[in-house]
Amino acid sequence: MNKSPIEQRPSLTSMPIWKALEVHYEKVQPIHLRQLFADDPKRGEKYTAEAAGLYLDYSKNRITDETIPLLIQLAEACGLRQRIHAMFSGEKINTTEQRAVLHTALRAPKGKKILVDGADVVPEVHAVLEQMEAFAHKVRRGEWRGYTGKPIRNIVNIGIGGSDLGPVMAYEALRFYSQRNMTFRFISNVDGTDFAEATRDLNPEETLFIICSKTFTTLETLANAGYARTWCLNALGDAKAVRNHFVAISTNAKEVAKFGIDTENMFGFWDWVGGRYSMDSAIGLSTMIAIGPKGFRDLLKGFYAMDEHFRTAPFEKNLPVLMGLLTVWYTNFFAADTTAVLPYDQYLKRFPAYLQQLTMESNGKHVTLDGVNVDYQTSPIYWGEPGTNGQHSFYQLIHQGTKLVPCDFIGFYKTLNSVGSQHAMLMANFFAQTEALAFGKTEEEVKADGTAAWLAPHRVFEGNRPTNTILAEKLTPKVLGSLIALYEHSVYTQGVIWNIDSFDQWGVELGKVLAKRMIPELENTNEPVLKHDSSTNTLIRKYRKSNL
Ligand code: G6Q
Repeated sequence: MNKSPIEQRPSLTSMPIWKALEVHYEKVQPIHLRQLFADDPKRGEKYTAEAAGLYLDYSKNRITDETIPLLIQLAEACGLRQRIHAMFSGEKINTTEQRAVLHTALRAPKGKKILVDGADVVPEVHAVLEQMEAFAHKVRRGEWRGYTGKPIRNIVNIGIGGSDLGPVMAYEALRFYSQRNMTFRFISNVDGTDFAEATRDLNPEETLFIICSKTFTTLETLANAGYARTWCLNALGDAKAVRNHFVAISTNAKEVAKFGIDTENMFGFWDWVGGRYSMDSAIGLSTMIAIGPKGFRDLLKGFYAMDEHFRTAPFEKNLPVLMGLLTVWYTNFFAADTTAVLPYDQYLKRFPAYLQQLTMESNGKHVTLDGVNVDYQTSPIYWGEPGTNGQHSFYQLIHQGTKLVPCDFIGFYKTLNSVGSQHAMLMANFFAQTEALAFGKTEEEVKADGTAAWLAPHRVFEGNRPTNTILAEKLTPKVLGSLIALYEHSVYTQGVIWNIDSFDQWGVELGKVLAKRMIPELENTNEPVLKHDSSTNTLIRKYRKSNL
């Protein structure tokens, strides 16, 4: 039997430090945050860390002075230091796919040396960046023309999963900095509605499609790209128009050429960039066109600043390590099933959706690197919506429900859009929520307000709900880069503790294979022999009855 290239490690739950944490949990669990803050007036200054433009206050977590040191011992016992080094130096840490994991090389400055199979990849990264920059300038300046000679005004990104969620999140997040005389749209779903609605008001003569697909074999993307070509050529009437209206981002030049896109209009990346870690590769071309090459470089600088912090800072001051370890603390000791991400900035409205893929596709695994079933929980479910909207919907459960939901609150001191005094209102809500979650309101306090005894229990807030607060000066491309890298590395930290491969995604395969096989069963005019279970067979027949 082939041995996994990662050294075998003792099982997580049998480690003495794990046992020590279990004992420690029993001590911490009954303590209220009110008590912890009363005991240490400096807690709110002490449990903080700062790096790459981000300030993390983790004081409103259910931890004592012993907790972080114990979690750091756990990280050391799991080899986190060595594993960080292994990732940054291009070792094939994605063991099930036998690949290096080098999204950090995408933001490495010129002159850094990062070897994959003996070859330095940094010069190639910068060559692609320069190719992207030249192209983005041409489009932004109106020099890249459509087939009929009109400048391009509409950019339509076609991709799915990692080839969509990053670009759409970044466009929304950085819209303030975007070229306002251009329109940006994103099509991902194979549901034709996505295509129809995204293009209904666009003029094909002024529209450029960016087909983003690492493999260039993804069903949804190829279906949408194929339809985009039809849509374009129906209007322009000449196959030669593809050259002006389509570019591709891919690692697969052969398939790109087969689709009919000249590989001169292709921007490459590499198999050591995972889909969900690719928004700062050529997959970010739409972002670069939107915010300009300088803005994109700033984004990369933010990523790089956080990379360097993660790589070099001591664990007790290391933001991604602290956040990763706190997630382990709640997931494995407090049995919390979910984490809410609550950005108090409308521009970050797609950030929770982006993080859902980053976190859950990375760490939603049930076997270790050695292929053994885990006997502990792995990734929590991530979810969230921007504040203050969420306050008027699901916060009820976070405050008074029966589940423990650790939350990340993300906010900015300065707003990009000063509208009356609304930023103060927004941030007052932000701070008030973390305070209310931590300290709650006791029955005595409720009664002291004059609430009738029978109503008082309904108005009690238990508190002791943990939160992280992440603050930055204002939302800039650089800060966005730092924020994304913070979560990328927090995810890796968690994956190292759980001893899983955070960079594969075998769990998405089965559904894809079954769907591909089923398409003819829905489309063939003669009913094929259906060999599924009785439920699936009946559902297919009902569909066929309606459509054929
Ligand atoms: C991400 C996943 C997945 C991938 C999509 C699109 O880590 O691998 O979400 O990004 O399936 O794949 P292509 O870019 O190859 O079309």
